[in-house]
Parts: sequence; C-alpha cells; structure tokens
Amino acid sequence: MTTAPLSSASGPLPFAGEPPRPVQVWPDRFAARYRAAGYWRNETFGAWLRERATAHPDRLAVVGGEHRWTYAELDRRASALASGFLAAGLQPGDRVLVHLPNIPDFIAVVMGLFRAGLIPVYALPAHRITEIEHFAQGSGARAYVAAASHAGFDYTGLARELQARQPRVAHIWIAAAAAAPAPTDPFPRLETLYAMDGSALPASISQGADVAFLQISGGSTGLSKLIPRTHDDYIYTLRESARICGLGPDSVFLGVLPIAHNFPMSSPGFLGALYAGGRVVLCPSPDPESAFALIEREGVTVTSLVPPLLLQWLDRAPVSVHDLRSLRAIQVGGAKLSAEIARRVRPTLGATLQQVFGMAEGLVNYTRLDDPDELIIHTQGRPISPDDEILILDDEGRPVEPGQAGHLLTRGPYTIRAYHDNPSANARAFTEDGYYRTGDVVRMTPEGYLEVQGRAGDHINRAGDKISAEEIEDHLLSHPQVFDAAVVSVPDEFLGERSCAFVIPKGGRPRPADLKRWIRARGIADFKVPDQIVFVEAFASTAALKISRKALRAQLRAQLLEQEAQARTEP
Ligand code: OOB
Repeated sequence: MTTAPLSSASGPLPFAGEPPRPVQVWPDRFAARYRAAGYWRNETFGAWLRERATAHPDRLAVVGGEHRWTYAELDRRASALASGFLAAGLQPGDRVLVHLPNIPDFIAVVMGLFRAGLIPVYALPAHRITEIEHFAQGSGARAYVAAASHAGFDYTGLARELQARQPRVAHIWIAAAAAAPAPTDPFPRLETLYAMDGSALPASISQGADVAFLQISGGSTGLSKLIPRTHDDYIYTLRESARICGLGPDSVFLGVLPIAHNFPMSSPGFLGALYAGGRVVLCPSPDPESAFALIEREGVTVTSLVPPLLLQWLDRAPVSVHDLRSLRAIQVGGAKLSAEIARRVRPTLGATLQQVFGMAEGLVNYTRLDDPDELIIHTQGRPISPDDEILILDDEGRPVEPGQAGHLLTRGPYTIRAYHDNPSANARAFTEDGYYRTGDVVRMTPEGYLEVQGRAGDHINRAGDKISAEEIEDHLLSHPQVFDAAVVSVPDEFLGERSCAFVIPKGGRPRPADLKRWIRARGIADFKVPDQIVFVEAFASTAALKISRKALRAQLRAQLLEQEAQARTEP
C-alpha cells in the first residue's frame, strides 16, 4: 500500500524546481469503497454554492458587521473574486494564504478561491510572521490575503515582511474593512475585486478528488504541518455533520472561534451551515456580550466553543440582558471538557450540549443530540462515519482490552493518508497500512463512545490552541542567555493546560519578562509564549543518562506538580 502521493488527481506532476502540488491519495480499494458507500459524490465547493444560490437566491447566507449577504450575493462575490485572482495571474492549483478574522470577506475569499480552483491555506489570526513564512514556504504559496488590522495587530506590516522574505508570494490583497489604509501601504484592496465581472466563470473547475485546501496541523512535534483535504472527503464531513447536528434552512450558526480553524469551519461550522442552506453569523470578538447580542438579534440556533469560552458564557449568561432562548445546541470541543462544567450547560444556557472531539487531519466524533445525559456529559462522542476505523493500542502496539485506555489510531473516508510534502512527518504519523497516529490517549465505552484521557505526545493544549513543546524550546534556545530549555504542560483551572518553560541560564539569568518579550519578538502567535518560566541549575540526570526529551519533560512536569501540591498543603 502506498501512503505517499504519486500523482496529482488534477494532472501530471509539476516540473522540477516548482513546489509540489498538494495531493491526497487513498489506495484504490478504499477510494472505491468510499464512493460505493455514497460518501464521496464528486461534489465540489464551487458547484454546491452555485446550486444553493440558484435554489434559494434571496435567502440570507452570511451576516457580519454591516454586511447581510444572500446566497446569490455570496455566489456573485465569490465569482468576482475568482475572476480577480485569475486576472492577476494566479493559476488554478496555486496556493493562497488566507489570514483573515471572522469577517464576511473570509467566506467570500475561500469560496472565490474554490471557484477559481485555487487552494486556500488557512492561517489563524493569532499567527505571526514566523508561522506565516513557514506556511508560505511549505505550501509554495503565491498570494496572501489579510485584513488591514484586527485586534490591534497590523497585518499590512506582516505582509510587507512576508514579501521581503518570500518573494514567491507575489500577490497580496488587503481587506480594508473599516481600517484606513496606511500611507505607505502599497497593497491593492481586496474590495476592488468585488467589482469584477465573474459571471462567465463556471461554477467549478475542480473534481471531487482534487485537494480543496490546506489546513494547518496542531503541530504536535515541531512546526505545524500542512493537511491536504479534498472536496470529496471534506464535503462528506459537512453533509454528515450537518445531519448529526440537525442543521437545515432554519439554522443560524454563530462563528465565535476563529473560523479558519477546522472546528468552527466544518464540524459542522460555517461551511456545514451553508451546505445545509442555513445562515452564518460572524462574531469578530470572543467576548460573551458581543456574542449574546448577536444571538438575540439574529436568532442564533447553534455555535461552537472551546471549554474556557464555555466557562465564560456560563458565568455571564445568568446576568446578561440578552435573550438566548433561540439557542438549541452548544458544541464544545478542541480540548477536554470536564463533566462538572458539562452538567451546567442545559440548566444555564437552555441548550443541548454536544461534545466534539476532532482533529484537522480528519476524524471527528460527536455526542448525538438525543443521547442520554450520561453520554453527553461524560464522553467526547462517537465517529461521524460507519467507515471510521478506530484502533486503541498499548505502548507495544497491541489492542488494549475493551474499556482500557490506549493510543488512538484511525483511518477512514475523511482522514488524511499523508501530510503535504513532508516524508519524515509522514513516516512518524502514519502506519504502513494507512492509520493516522492521533497522539491522543482514549478509552472506548461499551456504547462505542470515546473518552479522551490525554495526549501521549509533547504538546500543550492551551484552551484548544495547540503548542508544540519542541517549537518553543527552539525559540528559547536562540536566546544568548539560555543554555537549555524544556517546555511542559501544566494543568490549569481555566485554560485546561498552560505552558511552563524550564530554563537553564548561561552567563547570567535573564528576567522572565525579557525572555517572554524575546519569544514574542520572534514573530510567533501570542498563545505560544510560555505562561510560566522556571529557572533551574540543571536537568537532573539528563546529561549523564541521556534520557529522552520526552522523559525529561515528564520528569519536570511531575516535579512542578509536586511542588505546587506541597505549596498548597503548607500552612
Ligand atoms: C480540533 O482540531 P486540532 O487539529 O486543532 O486539534 C486536534 C487535537 C486532538 O488530537 C486532541 O488532542 C484535541 O485536539 N482535542 C480534544 C477535543 N477535541 C480536540 N481533546 C479533548 N476533548 C476534545 N473534545 O481541535 C478540532 C477539530 C475538529 C472538531 C473539533 C476539534
């Protein structure tokens, strides 16, 4: 069986020197099975948007800021952008970095890219130049679309730096929204493209098996990897997620989490809501009051949250002036939700909790809306598809006894078989027979539901934002006063986990605040800056015994927890 893609679904391999085109290949036998089962239907994003816009042109599709776009308007804007992108010289199959907050332009841009056969690469608003450059390089992107500024950050400056570092990114468009253009800003406005006439473009030039976009991995080891998802596999998840979550034309989905993330994008997210003919309302700020005001005004029926945000909602809802009674379901995922908090959802918010345990690489599990409370409160759900194959293995790779915890591996009709252009990561992350090693430790209940126990790997899940220990250690090691560093996760009441960096200084001890500033200045997302820094003389026994980083991190984490427990018991 081959896990390495050999040929592109949309044509021959690129010529030498060009970055490779993203492909995703399932072995023929599996692809045939997924087609025969009706999961893959050769639907494409461009085509279904056009179908919806033809079937119900005047129905509202996207609401955000001052904009209220119908399906016809969204379809027209997508075509206009598509023709603008192509007129600028981009070619179908080219990659385009999308770095936008929760504004309607986000949706028009990705739909426009799909229509043009261009491949979006999704970055989170929190990402900074180091991550963006990494994505640009890894994907071979030729264009970058960003907002002028958002949440106090100037993306125009980032765009300038990106172009200086990666001249291949030849096209940049800035969505100005309300921001005034900076006097020295040389970039064309995205808005000017809306005036293009895209009516001659076909609804779609892509095939179901083509890669539709590149999603970003949580980055469990080292830097984030690029995840090629096809129209076929992703649209299958939209269709089934919308069904499982009961979405239809009357559904109103509120996008609160950054919609570039896989969860609010497709589980069922904004794409699932549009697929089902419903309405998407975008909330540019995670502040509960902004969300509550929109819920009341727009009659929001469903939204997706990470556990710490849910906690804020649970706190604020009882004292809010806003009427939240339209909410039918609240989905929570991205990180483990405790049963105590899960229990409070229905009494406080009047909506059914749906736990969602998913990953950008594929597999998504849901508790079902009509499940007994016991399952909704205590488990993270069961897979979308009858063809999601689940293995739970011990450290030696043998299946655990039923009900025991072990490493979760999976393969199925929407779980990737390979990352983009990354043989070493692929060798680690996928078994020879195509299972993806999720890095999660889970147990399965007798009903076939999964309970997430934790992570086997060294990453920190900080309120749903994933941080690779290795990536942050590398940044710390670049500081002249850092001899060695190990980054670990520490349980945190509010965030679920926070990050703690153990640092062995050299040539004098830097101040923790200076180290944090240093890391921030490396141009990385703020959530990756260590929450806590602990200086130590040495890492016990590492030098002598050469224990692995993994063992070292485990040892340091245990020490810290012990010290904290002691501090709590001391009078
Ligand atoms: C979602 O996707 P990613 O790619 O940011 O992160 C995936 C990882 C999982 O492997 C797991 O470690 C963790 O996030 N995770 C959860 C969880 N949901 C995700 N851990 C415990 N409980 C949960 N409910 O985070 C994602 C993608 C699609 C839907 C939902 C979440």
